[in-house]
Amino acid sequence: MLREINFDGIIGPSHNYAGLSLGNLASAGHAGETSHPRAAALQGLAKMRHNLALGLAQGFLLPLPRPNPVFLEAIAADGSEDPRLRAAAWSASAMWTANAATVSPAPDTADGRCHLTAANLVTMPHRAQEWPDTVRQLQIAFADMAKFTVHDAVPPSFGDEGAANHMRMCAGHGTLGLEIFVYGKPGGAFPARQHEQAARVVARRHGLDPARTLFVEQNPVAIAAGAFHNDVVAVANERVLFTHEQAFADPDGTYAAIRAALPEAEIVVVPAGAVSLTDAIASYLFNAQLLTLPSGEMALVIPLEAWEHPRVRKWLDGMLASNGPIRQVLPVDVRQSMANGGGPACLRLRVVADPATVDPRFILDETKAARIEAVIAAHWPESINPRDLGSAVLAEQVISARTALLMELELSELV
Ligand code: SUG
Repeated sequence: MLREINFDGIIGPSHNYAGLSLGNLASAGHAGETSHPRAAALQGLAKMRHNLALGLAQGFLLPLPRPNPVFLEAIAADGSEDPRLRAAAWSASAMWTANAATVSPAPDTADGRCHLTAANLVTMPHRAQEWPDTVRQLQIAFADMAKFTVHDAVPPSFGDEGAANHMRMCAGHGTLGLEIFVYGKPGGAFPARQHEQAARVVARRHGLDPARTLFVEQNPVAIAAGAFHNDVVAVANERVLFTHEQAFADPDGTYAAIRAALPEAEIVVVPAGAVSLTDAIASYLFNAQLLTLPSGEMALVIPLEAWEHPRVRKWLDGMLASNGPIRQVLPVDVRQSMANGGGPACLRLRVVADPATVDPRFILDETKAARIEAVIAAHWPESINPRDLGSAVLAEQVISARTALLMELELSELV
């Protein structure tokens, strides 16, 4: 049976705050601080367990090789030349698997396979190195070629940031969907990371029906306020779109196009008068997992920062008291990731598939969660200051920590 499976990125042992992402206010705001990779990875694992306990299908993707020898060789550097290049080679940014790929489930595609296109992430040098290793991993996890097609990234001139700028609406996960690609136009103070042409390439490759595909411009005001990905201001699940009033350049036109394609759509708009763009971006209210629980009810998994934000909380309390489609709000602690601009939604890639068709090594259960936890507790560094990046001792610890996890999960082909 087709189900939504959330593949969370296990937070890697080199997690650090180097301030690499222009336009990502949290990353800039925490630049130079000491990070806590072990606590970060345990927070991410606790979020996965939380979703597992709700009765949902949960998978994971593994940290990529860091410091990345392929990247350092490609730029003919050992890292000592420039602290930003060194930090790029050490970045644990692959944890944010919403940027790993764009996924079109089988019901939406011309050949009836689930298509995944790895995101090229070209706008940020520390992220542009991810995709070849991501593809390697996706090809193992989704090796069943009768069910899946994994594509390389689109050519680098077209910026693609993957599922973070892609929403899918449908009556039920296993039915024909409406795929909505959200792109930004360049010219503002911050980079528009998702280009329209990249979105169109992905839609063509995946064999999507043009009548069930929308290309929507992100509001430049939202990008300028720090919404470097659309999933910082909107999230969709099945028939529900939960969005900030200022997410899209043409909100009314966008809502009308969605309703025309999917008459049962329910659009929950948070007005700027209740939650400003600034509050939405500071709290990451929309970087939430909007989930359909086994009961059929929808729940919103939000970061603690949103729950603790007075104006956001007021709006959430009002929403829960009303008769809206989102019936539960479930706060989780992912503060270590949040300080780099990665909330609950950034940490997961949604794939609609039959879990039995996925390589079982990438699927989580409670026993495996305990084994992963033990490896993290034993091997992940307790803390890293960006000044420590480049240390040979730390490099050795980071490499051996990842290797220990791959061995525990019988994924030695990824070493
Ligand atoms: O690409 N942060 C990530 C956060 C990605 C969030 N993902 C989604 N919104 N889906 C980024 O900006 C920070 C790295 C640093 O500063 O060291 C970083 O890459």
